Amino acid sequence: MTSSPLLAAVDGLPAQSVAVTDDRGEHRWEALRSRSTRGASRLGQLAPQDHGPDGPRVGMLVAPGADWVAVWLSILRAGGIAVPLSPAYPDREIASLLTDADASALVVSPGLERPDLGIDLPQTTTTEVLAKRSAPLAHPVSTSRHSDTAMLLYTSGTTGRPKGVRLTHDALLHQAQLLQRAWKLGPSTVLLHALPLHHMHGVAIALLPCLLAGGRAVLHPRFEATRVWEGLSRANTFMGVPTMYHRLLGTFDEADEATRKGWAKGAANLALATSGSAALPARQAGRWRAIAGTIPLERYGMTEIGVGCSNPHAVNGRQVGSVGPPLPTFELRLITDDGDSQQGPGEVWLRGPSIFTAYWRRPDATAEAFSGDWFKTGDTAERADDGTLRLLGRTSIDILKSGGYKLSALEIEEVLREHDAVSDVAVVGLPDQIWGQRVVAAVVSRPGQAAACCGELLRPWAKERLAAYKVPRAFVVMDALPTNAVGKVVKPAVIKLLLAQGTADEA
Ligand code: MCA
Ligand code: AMP
Repeated sequence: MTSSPLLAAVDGLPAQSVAVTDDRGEHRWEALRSRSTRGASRLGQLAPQDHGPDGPRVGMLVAPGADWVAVWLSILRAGGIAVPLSPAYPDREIASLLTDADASALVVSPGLERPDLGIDLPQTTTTEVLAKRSAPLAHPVSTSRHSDTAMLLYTSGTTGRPKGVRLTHDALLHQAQLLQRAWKLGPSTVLLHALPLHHMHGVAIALLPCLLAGGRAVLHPRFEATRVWEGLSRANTFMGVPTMYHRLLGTFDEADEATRKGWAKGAANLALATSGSAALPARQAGRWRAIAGTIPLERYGMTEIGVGCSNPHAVNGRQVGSVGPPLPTFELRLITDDGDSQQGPGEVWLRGPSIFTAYWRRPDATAEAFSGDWFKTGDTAERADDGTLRLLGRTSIDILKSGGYKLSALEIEEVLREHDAVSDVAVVGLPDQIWGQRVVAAVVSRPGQAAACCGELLRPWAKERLAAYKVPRAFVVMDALPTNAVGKVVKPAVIKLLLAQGTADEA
């Protein structure tokens, strides 16, 4: 066993420097490290290492803040694999992800306990994990092999069930160092962080690169536009999804002139504001420039790869509507039906050291996702003469993006089909200015059950089974879904029908 370079990098950060500011105050590395060492000891007892080649999986239902960082490090120090989960998930979704991960324990923040998960799993609170006194170490800490998986992040795909993306210590460290260089993150970085911590963007694109650069993360418990505006003047870096920029701009417009002036000053003083996870509309980029003096730096990422392409840090090199060239260490191909293409449009294939190793216990999905060591992203793009990329969409109509969250139409359909009144359903994404895509379900009811398929009844039902952000915002009852000669639903035709009739039942 060799020690983890990721943990070694954490352990090399100056003890006295503040790593995290949250609603409880400032937290220095010295304190975070010792809390994580105690936490590792506690987890060692809870989830002993008898799990074969993989470390024990430990679910995290932990509110954003210093606790989150300390628990995450505790799991890694104990040789485990962190499985961050969203507090927005209903019990059923949490239980199913923990079952898929074959987790040994779940760490929860006080107040986020889930007593009725219906699975046999020890739950411990963050306060217990980070307890002042604990029994001697069950096994030595900092022994994770550096090629080991450090984290599973669940992502929706073209398969019904979300897949766990295995991210190694090496890949996470490499990604962090790559972004530090590309985006000039360093000890003076103060990142205002309001992204969810169960996805790549919040964890490994924003938080880890900032912390590992020796910077400080100001962790907000959730995204609130006014609070972000207020906080920008005390930060110098912000990372968001386009829906967040949309909300920020809307809140800005509603503020009085003096407030706007103060907020604009904070935005103009930022060293870096990035946008990603979905396409940033040109109008939003332009509006942000009018306030902050520069367009946000747009970049292209994916849970499986981290950030693969990025506009340059230098303001005058950034282009609206482009995600820039591939970052160093990434190789990129555009694949058309005829093979490689210089300009595309074609499917983006990527190769490089920060790419994931495999989907968790899904050898078929892993084999399908790769061609040799090239990862097939499922995104279509074209390349300009200067080597920069323009994304054109997904190759699969069943992958949706709403507010930066990737959603699987198939997963949502599978759940809705469980409802007694639903005979058939097609879930699609309609273009939407705020969310990028708005998720809409076209439902065919069982005979005489049309009334039970309205949004008022189906939405709360679906919310008990799916994260709220996966629940369609509108339900439209149809007599039949358009199908092709072999009886397969033709989703572009569903979208056309929905757009033609407008979508009633808006949530
Ligand atoms: C919230 N709702 C949503 C979404 N978010 N519905 C569809 N899509 C969403 N993204 C629902 C809520 O459940 C609620 O439903 C209703 O909308 C209003 O909620 P509200 O409180 O207004 O929204 P919010 O909670 O403030 O959320 C908006 C948000 C959030 C802050 C923009 O969506 C968000 O944090 N998005 C970031 C996602 C992200 O990090 N993606 C990165 C994936 P109801 O009214 O029924 O209760 S990683 C990735 O993409 C790669 C690596 C990359 O390149 O970054
Ligand atoms: P996820 O699987 O949640 O990590 O989402 C990754 C997907 O987000 C990518 O495959 C793209 O489709 C999309 N994405 C990320 N960044 C951008 C961007 N700047 N513009 C358009 N789409 C993006």
